[in-house]
Amino acid sequence: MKDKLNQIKEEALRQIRESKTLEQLNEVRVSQLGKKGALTELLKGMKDVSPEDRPKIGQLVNETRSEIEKVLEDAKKKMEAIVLEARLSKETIDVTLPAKSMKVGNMHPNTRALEEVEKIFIGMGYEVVEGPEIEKDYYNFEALNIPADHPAKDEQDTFYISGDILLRTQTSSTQVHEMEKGKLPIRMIAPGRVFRADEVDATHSPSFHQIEGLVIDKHITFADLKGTLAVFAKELFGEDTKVKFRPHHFPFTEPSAEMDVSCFKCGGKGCRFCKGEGWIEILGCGMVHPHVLEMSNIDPNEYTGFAFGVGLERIALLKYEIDDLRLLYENDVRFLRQF
Ligand code: 2NM
Repeated sequence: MKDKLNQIKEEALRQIRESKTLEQLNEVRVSQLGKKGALTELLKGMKDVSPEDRPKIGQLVNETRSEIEKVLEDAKKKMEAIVLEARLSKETIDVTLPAKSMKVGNMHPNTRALEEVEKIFIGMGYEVVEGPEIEKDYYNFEALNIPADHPAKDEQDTFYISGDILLRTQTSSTQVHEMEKGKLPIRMIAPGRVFRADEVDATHSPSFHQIEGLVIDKHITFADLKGTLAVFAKELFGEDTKVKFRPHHFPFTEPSAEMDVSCFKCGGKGCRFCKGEGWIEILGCGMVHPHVLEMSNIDPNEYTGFAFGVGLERIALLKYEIDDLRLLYENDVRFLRQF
């Protein structure tokens, strides 16, 4: 029995020495100490040992078991240390390697233009107000003094959802909502997406963006309109920019005008950019029609106001010298990265 025990021990120690991995060490533990292991098998033979020898043999078996266990445990610890060391040296970081370049996004020209315009008007004390893109006929047309037979109301020009529900063709509808609230004075701009049933070309799109402005207070005159828009033009296109107003017609303003800015490329001499004109058309404006004020419950004898509307894409194309509106909507990163 003693010899057998020694044999088992020697065999176990040999197998431990020869183990090269943690898995192999575990196999040794199972085959030597496990339920079907050599030592357990030996214990089954205890029934042949005389009763007086049993305690001594039992003790010997236990001693052998704990000896093997101790050697196994030591070998396991050494092995784990080696594995850890190998992993650490494999995972060292070479801090001299170049970093992976990060893909950073870019501001869309429309967004840049919008933020520039917003900044200018916020600086003059205006509020930025957004409104719904889906509107009632009343807010888009009727409340703005646009008659039923006006060409803009034709299905050729406006997207109708149902009888009197449509996609707004201007953000003036947002100004009407604001006027209806009855809180005066008003000093606001309404930026946002608008829709018109246009064919796509270099200067047209069925969906584009507008920024409309509205000021209503006591004693507002055309001089306020001119002064405000002259400041706007200078801040947007440069200190030397001049403005020129040409009479025009809008149903919602009286009088109405279109404003040109002196060409910021040639300073007004005439160049390819302004098509030799020296001037570039930039926005529509006017004094809010008394009937428009009345319809929104504002007394035109007490209050007057001016309004204007400017196309966001038009500003973006001019400022960033883009020659085709469609480039703004194609989301080609090679184009967008330039801004
Ligand atoms: C323009 C030109 C002139 C305008 C008018 C109004 C309102 F709501 F007060 F009637 N909002 N915006 C207006 C005036 C818009 O766009 C070319």
